[in-house]
Amino acid sequence: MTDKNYYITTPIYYVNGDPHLGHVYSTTAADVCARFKRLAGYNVHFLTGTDEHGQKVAQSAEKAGVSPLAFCDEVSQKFRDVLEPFQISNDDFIRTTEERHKKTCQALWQKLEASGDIYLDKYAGWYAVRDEAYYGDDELTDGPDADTKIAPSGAECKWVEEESYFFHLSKYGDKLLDLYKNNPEFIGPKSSYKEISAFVESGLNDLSISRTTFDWGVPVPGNDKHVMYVWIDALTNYISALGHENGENNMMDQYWPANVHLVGKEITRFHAIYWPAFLMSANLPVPQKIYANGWWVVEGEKMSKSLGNVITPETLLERYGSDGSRYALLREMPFGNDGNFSHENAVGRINGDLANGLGNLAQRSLSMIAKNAEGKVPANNGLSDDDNILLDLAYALPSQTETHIDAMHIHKYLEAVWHVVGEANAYIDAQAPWKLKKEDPDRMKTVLYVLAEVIRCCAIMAQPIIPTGANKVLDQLVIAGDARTFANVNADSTLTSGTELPVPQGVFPRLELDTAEAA
Ligand code: ME8
Repeated sequence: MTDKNYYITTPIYYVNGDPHLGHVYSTTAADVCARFKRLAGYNVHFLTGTDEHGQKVAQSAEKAGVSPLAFCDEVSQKFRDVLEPFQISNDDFIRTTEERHKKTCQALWQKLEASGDIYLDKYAGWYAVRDEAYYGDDELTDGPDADTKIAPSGAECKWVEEESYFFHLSKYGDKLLDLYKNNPEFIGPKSSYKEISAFVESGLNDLSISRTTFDWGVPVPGNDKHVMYVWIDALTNYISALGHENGENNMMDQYWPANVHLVGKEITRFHAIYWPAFLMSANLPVPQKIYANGWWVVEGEKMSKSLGNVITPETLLERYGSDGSRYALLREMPFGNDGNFSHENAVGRINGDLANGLGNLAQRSLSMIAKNAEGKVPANNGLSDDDNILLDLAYALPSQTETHIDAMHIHKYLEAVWHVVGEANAYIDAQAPWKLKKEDPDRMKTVLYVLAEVIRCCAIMAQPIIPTGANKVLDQLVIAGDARTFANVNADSTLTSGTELPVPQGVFPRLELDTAEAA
């Protein structure tokens, strides 16, 4: 077993609504990183799950006329059901209503208390149930009536006054600023880094961390009139899943601190301010990176039930399948930026890069091998400079793309692999093996060999992005299961000439926009 460990998490999703494209996006992005690191030889722990406590979920359950737990069971299952069809390779799925999680929350609370960072007082201020967040006066604008204010996120805030435990957050301002300064990669992308640094520089108030007006939460140890504020509860999931002080298998030594908490940009504040402050108070290491993905709007509009433009996981699967959805979501916008999802763009990407790009490269090359090289991996009769240039590009991919993944520039990883696909398609046109068939059959075989080799490398590298299609391509090249890791993307692990190949089959069908629109 290698000692290289990698722990990546998604946000745990609220169960007040059903899963949609936005959730699939964050989870897929994390999945690509997890799969990448596994193929790069790491022990990977990839966590996702559901966030089930708090006022928002309690209200949704009440509306639905069922008990909070029954409500959570049902919706949490829907989030779980989305994983397999999108080929999500999570190692664990945590629910905040599980015992293991409650135990860790209470243990963490006691540590904060022991550090002298928790005190009892009265909270009086604005609260947005939709965001489950407290806002300062200076952040709010007037609402439709005197009782309502509007948060920067657009959520309605109401005045709340109740007894509450507080966390001494104000004590951690300088420590957090030091953390950001000494670790410029701690928060990404840059825009989030700047936003969070500016917020902390402007001064932090202590944070209300318990509620008394409802009971759907983890009881505060020693005072069960209070339940924990849903964010202290939710953030703790990242260590309860590692068995931190809850009697389960303790994986903290192996996987903590996390390499990346992948989050949406609207929840960076909770992850980059509250979470490290709690951890510092508990004398635990802070995560290595908080990376915020941008927001999708759909055909120019924010997704919302009232507009009826919510793209469901089912729609994505019906139209694009798992590979197509994964590719379109991750290739369309630079990771970290906001973007506009349109079916036209998705179809364009899938056709351009999967059907015409990798699909066509594999189909053209394998068909020529079937027709002109007896359906066997051709012999390499000596490499030209052009051959070596292309092969070297392919062999450079593992180290080149790992840098992108470590920086969470997921789109650059996709671009790098598809750059080689593009170069290989250009190489076929330049080498014109169909002409060589008569003029120089030995050279034709070498060209086909080089193509098969480059396809092998590109398909190995593409597995984290499009696991189904990439593995079908590797099947057609008869690559053994254990020879599909990044350690095999080099000249030492090339194809064996003479290996008999199956009859080639198209892997990435072309989509018609009309069919997609009509679905
Ligand atoms: O915030 N575009 O849960 P949540 C991109 N429970 N990403 C999107 C998106 C969109 N339009 N919509 C949702 C919570 N997301 C808390 C998290 S973590 C300890 C607790 C993704 O159900 C994005 O990752 O509101 C966002 O942060 C997350 O879903 C919000 O999910």
